[in-house]
Amino acid sequence: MNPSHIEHIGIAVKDLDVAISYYEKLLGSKCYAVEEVADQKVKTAFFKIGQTKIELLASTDPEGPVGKFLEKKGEGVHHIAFAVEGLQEQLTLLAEEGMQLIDKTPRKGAEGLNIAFLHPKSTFGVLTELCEHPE
Ligand code: CMX
Repeated sequence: MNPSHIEHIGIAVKDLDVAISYYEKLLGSKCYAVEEVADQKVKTAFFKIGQTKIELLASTDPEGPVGKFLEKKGEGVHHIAFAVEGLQEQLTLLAEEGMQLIDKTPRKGAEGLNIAFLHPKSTFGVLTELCEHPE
């Protein structure tokens, strides 16, 4: 797959404002974007560390993926996202190798990226996201 870098690490939090305040102190930089991703039932907040981002994820619906995660596991690392090229081709190859895909085709995620998730049951328990910058 040869990803170029870790695009972001997603962290599930209960209270976005409290978590933003903590990360602003920890990283010594301001949160540069807050965005609601309605179809994922989350509100996100972003920080940059070099090429990699921290994506804080607060749930907007207890039945959404982050709402369910917080209920089951509590706050913590929710997913890791790798930057790749040729996302659709990568997904086709992974499916051929027997990987369980959550998204068989890319969809739009936060910041306009094309994204797709691999199921944690196929990835040693780590929900894995592949991201591609649109052309
Ligand atoms: N990391 C690791 N394991 C996870 C997980 C996560 N983030 N979320 C759920 N699981 C595990 C659960 O613990 C559970 O394991 P057990 O069967 O051993 O108990 C199993 O997956 C099923 O969990 P569930 O609560 O019943 O949830 P669903 O099966 O309905 O959904 C998943 C799980 C991963 C398919 C769903 O969360 C999903 O589609 N995620 C991708 C989309 C997403 O996470 N969006 C939010 C971020 C959006 C963004 O970054 O913009």
